[in-house]
This record gives sequence, structure tokens and C-alpha cells, in this order.
Amino acid sequence: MAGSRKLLSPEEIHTHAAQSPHWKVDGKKLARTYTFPDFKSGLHLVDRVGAIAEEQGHHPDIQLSWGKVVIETSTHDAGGLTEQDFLLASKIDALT
Ligand code: H2B
Repeated sequence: MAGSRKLLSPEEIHTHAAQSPHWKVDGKKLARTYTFPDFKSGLHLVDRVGAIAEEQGHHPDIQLSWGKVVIETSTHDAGGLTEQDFLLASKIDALT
């Protein structure tokens, strides 16, 4: 599997975060919020993120609201952020 599942150090997180400007490091999670002018655009994003997650074997928490989608990723098995989370974030960024 591409991307290590080893917990990243604070320095490594800082380096990865600098390359992921759409994402916010929030404690042990990486988060991105999207806004949309309707519900179905968010639903479509959720559907595509779900397909990426299944393909990677790494699954974010997703909150779908009217006009808004919040995606949070953390590696549960490791108890924090790993390369898997930043890999998932970069694939999600490539969708939009
Ligand atoms: N997703 C996330 N976000 N964290 C994990 O630790 C995780 C996962 N583990 N998806 C995966 C599934 C693991 O349970 C399977 C066996 O790959």
C-alpha cells in the first residue's frame, strides 16, 4: 500500500501540511470544508470521496449538510496522522 501508516512527527506533519493548503490540521485530524450552492453538489462530492476511500482502504469521516461538506481524516489504527491521511487529502484535492 502506498503511504506509511506510521504516526508522523510534529515536524513531518508541518512539512506535509505546508503542501496541503486546503486542509487544516485539527489536533489529530486533517480537515477540509467545502461549500456549495445546493445539496446535490455536496452529495456528488461525498460519492466520489467514498470511491477514493474504498480504493485506498482509508476512510474519512464525512459530514454532509445542505451547501456544506466537512471531511476529516485520521488514521484510527495509529491514533493520529500518517502519510495515509495526506495521501487521501491529495487525492480528494484532485477532484475539484
Ligand atoms: N481508515 C482510517 N481513517 N483509519 C484507519 O486506521 C483505517 C481506515 N484502517 N480504513 C483501515 C480501514 C483498516 O482497518 C483496514 C484493514 O485496512
